[in-house]
Amino acid sequence: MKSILDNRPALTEEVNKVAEVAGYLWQKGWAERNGGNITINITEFVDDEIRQMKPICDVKSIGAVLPHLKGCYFYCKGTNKRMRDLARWPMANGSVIRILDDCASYVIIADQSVAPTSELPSHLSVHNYLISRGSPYKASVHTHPIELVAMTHCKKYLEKDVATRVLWSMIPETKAFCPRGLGIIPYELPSSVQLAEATIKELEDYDVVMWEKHGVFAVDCDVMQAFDQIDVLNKSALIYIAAKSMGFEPDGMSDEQMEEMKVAFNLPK
Ligand code: 2HA
Ligand code: ZN
Repeated sequence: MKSILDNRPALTEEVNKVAEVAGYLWQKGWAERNGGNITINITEFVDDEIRQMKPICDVKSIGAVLPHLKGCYFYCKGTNKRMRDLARWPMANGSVIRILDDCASYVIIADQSVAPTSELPSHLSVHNYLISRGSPYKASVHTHPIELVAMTHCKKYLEKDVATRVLWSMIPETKAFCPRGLGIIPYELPSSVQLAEATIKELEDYDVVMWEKHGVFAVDCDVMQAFDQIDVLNKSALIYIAAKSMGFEPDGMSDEQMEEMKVAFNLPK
């Protein structure tokens, strides 16, 4: 079967990265059933032939007007599709969409008519925001990391930067590789406009934000880097839990050690 990926090695590499990350999400137990979604802005890989490709579905409304997405293309995980299936067959469990000139609707152009993720309004609103800020970030990942979600069932960790400080202090790498920390968004209905708006606001200060009692939403230059930020945060949560289950409250790195990291790695916070 013909694929948009045929003879397009750079685009293929990006989609293969999504498939690799989807496999990790499943293996980590973060992607039960159809849980989670990934979208990547692939506009830089689009050539004239792609621009001329005919839609393979009717025009669909995004549910928002997103002026910075004019002429953009995205690879999106399909709604109700499983990460574990996407890991093996990315073009049967996701699709490429074109944003139309009204900036309020889209069509699917390849490979199959797989309807994009239920979180499309929040993902596309985030991409619109990233472009408006001139950000190099092209990937957004939503997933359900067990230990990080568990922490949001405790009010203390919903206060600004309380979870960030605990997680950063478990192992020096966490602050180095997730330098903006973990933002917190109080519970909102999945897929809602309120959730999308709160996510964008929080992304002004963080690359990874937590949706209370639901999951994380991360952005970065590519899907692998977005995954890495979530992975280092969850690793810290696991160290915290390991110490607690050994019967003690972990000391955490000292304020001096944290400050030393900030200076040594030239970190923003
Ligand atoms: O797409 O995780 O929040 C499945 C989800 C929605
Ligand atoms: Zn979810």
